Amino acid sequence: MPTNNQELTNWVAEVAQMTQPESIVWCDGSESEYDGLVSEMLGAGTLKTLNPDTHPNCFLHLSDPKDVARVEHLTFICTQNEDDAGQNNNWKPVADAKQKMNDLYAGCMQGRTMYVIPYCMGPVDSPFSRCGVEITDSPYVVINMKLMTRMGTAALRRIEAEGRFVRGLHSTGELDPDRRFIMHYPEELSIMSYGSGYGGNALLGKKCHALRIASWQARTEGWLAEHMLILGLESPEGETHYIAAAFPSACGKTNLAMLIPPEKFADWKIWTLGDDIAWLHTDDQGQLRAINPEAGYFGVVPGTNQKTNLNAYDMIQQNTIFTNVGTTEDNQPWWEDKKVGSPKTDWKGNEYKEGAGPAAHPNSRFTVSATGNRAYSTLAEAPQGVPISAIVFGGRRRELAPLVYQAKSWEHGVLIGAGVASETTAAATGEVGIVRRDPMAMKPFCGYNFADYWAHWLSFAKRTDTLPQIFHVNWFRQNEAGDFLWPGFGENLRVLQWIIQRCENKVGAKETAIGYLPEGDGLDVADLNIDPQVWESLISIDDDQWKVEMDNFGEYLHSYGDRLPDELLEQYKLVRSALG
Ligand code: OXD
Ligand code: MN
Repeated sequence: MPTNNQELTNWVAEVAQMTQPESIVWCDGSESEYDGLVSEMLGAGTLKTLNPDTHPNCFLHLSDPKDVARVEHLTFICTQNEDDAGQNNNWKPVADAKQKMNDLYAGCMQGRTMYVIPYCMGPVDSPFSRCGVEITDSPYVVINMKLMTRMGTAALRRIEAEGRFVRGLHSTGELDPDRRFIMHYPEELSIMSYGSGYGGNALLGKKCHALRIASWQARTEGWLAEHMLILGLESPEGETHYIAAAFPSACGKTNLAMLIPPEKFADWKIWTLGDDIAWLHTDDQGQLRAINPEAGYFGVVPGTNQKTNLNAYDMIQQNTIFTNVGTTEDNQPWWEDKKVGSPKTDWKGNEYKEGAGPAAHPNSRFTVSATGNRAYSTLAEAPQGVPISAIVFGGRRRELAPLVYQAKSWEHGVLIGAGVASETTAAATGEVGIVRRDPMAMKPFCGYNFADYWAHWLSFAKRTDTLPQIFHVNWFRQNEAGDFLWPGFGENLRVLQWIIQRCENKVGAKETAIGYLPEGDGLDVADLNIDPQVWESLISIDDDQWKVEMDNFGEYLHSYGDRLPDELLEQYKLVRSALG
């Protein structure tokens, strides 16, 4: 597919010269291209057909067992000045990083096809969208990018018209964890990834472009690129409010974005705009608006069942790529907590043996186009995005953080976002269940120094006086026996309702040192039969525990030194002193 963009033509030629592929394919994003690649992969054995009667057009890919998650320790932000990357990122000097990558890339595509994938993050006709081109030697990447982004001819035409694009070079290399790096060069809007075929490391439009590079670009251009779902909450009267919510990886963003209201609220509706990433801009009225730069879902499979997420469960019955799940006797995909069927093979392709580990890898994934979701909002394609009424932060905390609380101001909300901490999950390699600081759920994804990022967030208060309200939620409180105190899933709608009522000043709240909490029957749980003491503990704070938390948080903030914005520190001091 010829292009009149000289920069792209030259870059493709340079990469081909370096990597020496057997052939070069320009991807047009058509269905026939997708089908052709699927056939090739089936022939090569890198993809398997799942039961076509129960799961039409569904395929299974099994990764190399040492390549099943993001690799934060091998992910770098390479800037001229180390401080610009910040202590929140691994850093390498630009020249060293490029040298290392070029050495790895030399001749790495010999005998392979090199695919050139033009893609657009966001609706192709939106002024807020940004384009990129990924060069890869992985057909698995191409078919996933087809489902996850607007890719192919339309994106190329936009690149030609705009004359700019993010460059992403990817090779699976030998899948050797010792020869694996994910490098970002935000100053020149480019990415180099080698040695992994896993989603977050290899589908460069997603975390690498739409978060790490875009967060940098957003700061320079005056917007925000965030690790947030976007949903619409429609009342029985037909009024819809949009909420953007940031939670760390594998903490239920997809489930919340696709929530089905419980019976008592059957006349309410949740519309999905996005399940992982939001790009937020203020419009000329000062209203914050969001687009979802993605066009599909790369969701965690285990735990998805008819009760936890019926919309997702039904959506992944067809037209889905499964990665690292098990299969049943009759070749249906199977995963832990599916609640139907039983496994015959596991995610390594071996016969499943009880007690010898899960059938599906805990970070096994489904890739599916967003159009397969029956709750997909038509406004997800709107070039101007949707107006955001509330921003929600959250983490996975078995204690401490109440079910929900509201910030007292935008600046206080930024402090709350900066204070997010969460237990680690299987979405990244490393130990699971350790509480770590994950400001705005962006620890693995902010492409620059967090201190500058908080300053950028704070600057929105000066851009407009109609900013959304900010909240914090925690669905994951547990008792000593490890039982969850809050039922979660569909019942989270009650919390979303409270949030919107607070935005509209329709319900009171009690003021505490950390923010406004629900009071009385302001949050409707009467029919849930929650023990009154448990309920009280979910909507109150323990000052002593919070003092410890805030002291730890204070140390963390101070570790950013002089770059830490004074305003954040002032907010911190207000909360800390209110705790006594
Ligand atoms: C994801 C992640 O895949 O956050 O969305 O790891
Ligand atoms: Mn994510």
